[in-house]
Amino acid sequence: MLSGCEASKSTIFKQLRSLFHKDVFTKESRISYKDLVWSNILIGMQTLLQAQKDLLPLEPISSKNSTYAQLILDADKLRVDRVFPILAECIKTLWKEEAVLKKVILMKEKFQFHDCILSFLDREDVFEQHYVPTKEDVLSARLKTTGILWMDFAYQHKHFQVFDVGGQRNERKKCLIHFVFCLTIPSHHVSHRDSYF
Ligand SMILES: Nc1nc2c(ncn2[C@@H]2O[C@H](COP(=O)(O)OP(=O)(O)OP(=O)(O)O)[C@@H](O)[C@H]2O)c(=O)[nH]1
Ligand SMILES: [Mg+2]
Repeated sequence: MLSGCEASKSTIFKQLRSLFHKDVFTKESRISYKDLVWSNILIGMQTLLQAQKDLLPLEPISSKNSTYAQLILDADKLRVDRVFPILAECIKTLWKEEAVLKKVILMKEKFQFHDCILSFLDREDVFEQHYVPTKEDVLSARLKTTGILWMDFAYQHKHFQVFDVGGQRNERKKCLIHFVFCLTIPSHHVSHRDSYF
């Protein structure tokens, strides 16, 4: 599967895997997505708070909640398993009480924001320490693909191989190398003037 980033390649890949491989949505496997869901929520709230400062500076977060907002902005997203349980109540409070964040959402085409975060923010269970992601949570959680993933499956006596690659510009180089290699096998002895790389 080839496309630009966020075109849902990995979402389709996960759906295909769930159809042909039974290991995708076991409880153990779903638990491994908890930090990703938490990371989506934390980064999403940091993005909204920064966008509020940049786009609607005249409508600041209320002074009652401004300390919460600063704690979230300063949080280390690389240690989400530790910081998220501490910040869960702050995130919930801001989302419930700060109407300006809903206004920021209406301007989301001006910054990078994943729709799946909205459905996570409206939930209670995702904020709990022992939250277990559902099948839908696993499918909608967003993780930029790096490298190349592949799977095999058989359907109607035919064998298929599906490759999932990253769509970001720097990721495309990794898979293009493979495609050019495959395409040039029949004519490997022919020298070309055109150079792709
Ligand atoms: N609303 C909505 N969102 C979707 C749908 N399908 C996928 N998404 C969301 O769109 C995003 C797609 O992300 P990915 O599947 O990771 O996209 P990708 O093409 O693999 O991106 P890269 O790995 O960066 O190349 C995810 O956040 C999904 O939750 C859909 O049918 N409806
Ligand atoms: Mg992907």
